[in-house]
Amino acid sequence: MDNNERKKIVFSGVQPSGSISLGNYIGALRNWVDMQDIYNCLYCVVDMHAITVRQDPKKLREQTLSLLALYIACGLDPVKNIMYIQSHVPQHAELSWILNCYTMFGELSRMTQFKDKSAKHADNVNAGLFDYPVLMAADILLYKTDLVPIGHDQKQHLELARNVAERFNGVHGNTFTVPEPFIPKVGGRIMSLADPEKKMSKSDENPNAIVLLLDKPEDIMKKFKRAVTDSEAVVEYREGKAGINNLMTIYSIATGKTMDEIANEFAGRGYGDFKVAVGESVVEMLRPIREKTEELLKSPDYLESIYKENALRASVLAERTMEKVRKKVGFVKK
Ligand code: ATP
Ligand code: LTN
Repeated sequence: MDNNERKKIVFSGVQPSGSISLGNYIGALRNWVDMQDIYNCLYCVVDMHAITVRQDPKKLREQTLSLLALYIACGLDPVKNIMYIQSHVPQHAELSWILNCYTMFGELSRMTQFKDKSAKHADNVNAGLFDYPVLMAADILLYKTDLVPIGHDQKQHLELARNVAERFNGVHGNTFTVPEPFIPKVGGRIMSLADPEKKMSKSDENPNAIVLLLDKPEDIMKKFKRAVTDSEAVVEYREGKAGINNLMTIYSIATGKTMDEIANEFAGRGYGDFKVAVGESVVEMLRPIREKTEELLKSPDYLESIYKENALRASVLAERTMEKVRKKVGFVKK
């Protein structure tokens, strides 16, 4: 890279709304690790997003720290990257309010995640749930982000962030960088093991639907053995075989094998063998992550030093954008 060319900025986050799933890892986190050597990256634990659905405060605190530990255990370097907790940098909330005034009610009403979540939590359709994508736009735009590594389900939210950035720039002149999504070609949408027509979601009530990164090896094996497939007994990647396609995708990512290699390996063998092989490959892929997370959670002081230092680093960058934004909208300088 030309020395004068600025390194691209990457921003992403996961909600500490439960334990992290294999879908989150394959769709998002795994790609963050590859990006840390090439770009300037910020990886956030988005606790403010998590409270759009009712959380137990004690559990939320534990899940937040556990997610930060997991980021590190997945191979993210807390010195190279800025890894912090969203609520520690109040500029996220401040920018979110301003961007609310540049986001249309109609736009937010079209968000499919809002429709899904409001159906699922009909007793708590709060304004935060509706406004969720604006806070996500604020996260991204605060840091002049170029690239946002996410799973397929977040594509619509990223599109909204781009529209809001363009609208604000149109009114006030160039202020925000318009971000691009980065969605992996393979693994951008890992499906539920219990219902392969549905995405694997960490808040699924059926524990057999989800593999969690911190699951014990025997539980992972059990879940793969029970995975819903079809009645053909042919390991082949093609339309109409959602369950097998999903298992092949997972196996391909865990082993580096192509779909053709996998089909050859299991030609003439039943699904039983295949499911065991997928389970074992996932156990091996996740083993070091689980062990490292457990070790890190025994060092709360270390984790505290990471999130405190990194919140400071993030605040400096966020404040630079906020000074510009406050001026553009016409707020009087303090
Ligand atoms: P929840 O069930 O609480 O809504 P979630 O499992 O959908 O959670 P998020 O915290 O919303 O997870 O997402 C974290 C990241 O993981 C996002 O980039 C999202 O796109 C990605 N992701 C989530 N589910 C999958 C999946 N099944 N396949 C691939 N990527 C996924
Ligand atoms: N909405 C995202 C989490 C998230 C995010 C972000 C992702 C919040 N802010 C900024 C990328 C960039 C989700 O995965 N549900």
